[in-house]
Amino acid sequence: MTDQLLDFTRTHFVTSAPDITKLPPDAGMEIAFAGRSNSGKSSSLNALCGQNNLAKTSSTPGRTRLINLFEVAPGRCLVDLPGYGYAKVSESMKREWQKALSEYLQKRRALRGIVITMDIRHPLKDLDRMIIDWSIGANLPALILLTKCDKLGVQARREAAKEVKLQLSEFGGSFTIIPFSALRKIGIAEARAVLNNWFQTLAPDAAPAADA
Ligand SMILES: Nc1nc2c(ncn2[C@@H]2O[C@H](COP(=O)(O)OP(=O)(O)OP(=O)(O)O)[C@@H](O)[C@H]2O)c(=O)[nH]1
Ligand SMILES: [Mg+2]
Repeated sequence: MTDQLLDFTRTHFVTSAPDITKLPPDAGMEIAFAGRSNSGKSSSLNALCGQNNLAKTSSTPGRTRLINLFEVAPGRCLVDLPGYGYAKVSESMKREWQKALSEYLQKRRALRGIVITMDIRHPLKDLDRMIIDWSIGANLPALILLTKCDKLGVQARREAAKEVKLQLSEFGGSFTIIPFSALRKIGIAEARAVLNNWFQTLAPDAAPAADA
């Protein structure tokens, strides 16, 4: 089990790439943040790392257009991905980002786990369900962050998490679901514990390939 705690506050930027061919060699372990555009992927990654400006965030959906790699410790990276489901960009742009996203998810052998961000007020949209289904098929553990939970009261948060858990029980896989707020720093310790556990227990060369 976890015998060593990673210090997420030491995370630093490695590189940004428009597609997987421009990424560093496909080795080590990567945990990727995926989710709808504007759902809070970049903000959540920053909050987990205790840094405000690591990944770029914006109130305009479609901020993250590249695959961004951040190293927590040697050979252990977090990956900020472009979002999906944002209607207001040109078709050609959308195709480009979505191609980078799906190629990363399907081909990157270093991918060991996925963090799925969903706005706690609008969870489990079609594309979220698709990616959750895909993670089960690819045998990847998934951590669900119900983001922007500061927008709800404590009781409503619990109910939302319970409802998502109930709906996900139909999917079959096992998920950790955490109400999360980058703004109010809620859920950070719980999410770090999950990522730490993955980084420690999923061996770089022992886990199945994502495209298996
Ligand atoms: N209230 C609140 N707002 C948040 C929180 N996290 C993110 N936001 C806001 O949500 C918007 C989108 O955040 P991002 O982190 O850029 O979202 P993203 O999923 O990375 O978006 P793309 O890169 O465009 O796909 C920004 O205006 C953030 O300030 C949160 O915990 N609480
Ligand atoms: Mg982003």
